[in-house]
Amino acid sequence: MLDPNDYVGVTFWIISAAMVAATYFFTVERDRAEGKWKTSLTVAAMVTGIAAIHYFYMRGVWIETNDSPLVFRYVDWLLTVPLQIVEFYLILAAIAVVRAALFWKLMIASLVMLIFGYLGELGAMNYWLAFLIGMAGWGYIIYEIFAGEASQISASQGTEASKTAFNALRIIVTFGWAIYPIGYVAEPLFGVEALNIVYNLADFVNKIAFGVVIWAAATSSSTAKA
Ligand SMILES: *C/C=C(C)/C=C/C=C(C)/C=C/C1=C(C)CCCC1(C)C
Repeated sequence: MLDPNDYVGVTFWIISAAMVAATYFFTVERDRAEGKWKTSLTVAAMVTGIAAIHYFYMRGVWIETNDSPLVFRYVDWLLTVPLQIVEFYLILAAIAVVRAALFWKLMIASLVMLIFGYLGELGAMNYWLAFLIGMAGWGYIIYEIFAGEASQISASQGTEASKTAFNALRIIVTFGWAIYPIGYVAEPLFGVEALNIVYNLADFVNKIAFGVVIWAAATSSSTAKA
């Protein structure tokens, strides 16, 4: 049962519903996008669909134990973060020939980020050491999309729509993803409620808003026949 005073539980509930609605939206809207963009919308729908399933379970764990649904949370991230990296790659690959090495660099950095975050939260290693290693993985991704190969490809070969999407993705990865480490730091200071509220908000921004950005680029490029 959902207690009206359990505001963390309520956010789990709201986000579950939003993830389902977003999945439906991206799936249906896929018809309006042109060829190369269709896959991007499919991936966006996969991300919110996978998250929806995990949110149903996470809500249950939270309501029954009042503790962080740690395993469901990280399994969800382990599936959806790589899909978001795929999304980056698709946007670049739609406009240019991109080396597979770039994809693997982004993928490995994101795995480092998540694996160490998990070990820290699990208590399997020092909380702050795990945090620093996770931050280094994220820092590397930021470097790559602002100064590395990915940014050079977008700047030199991108179309108007793909540049818009790429810039928006940069903002998501820099500011949207920054919400997660804030949650991690909030836990020892303010407790598991703070951690879960912040992570839930972060997922809303990074999975749903992220998909909307792709949807906007996909449908604008179809209309303009770009
Ligand atoms: C849909 C889920 C997403 C986009 C999850 C993203 C998760 C992060 C960006 C996590 C970042 C973390 C660090 C940068 C440091 C270590 C702690 C983490 C794992 C919370």
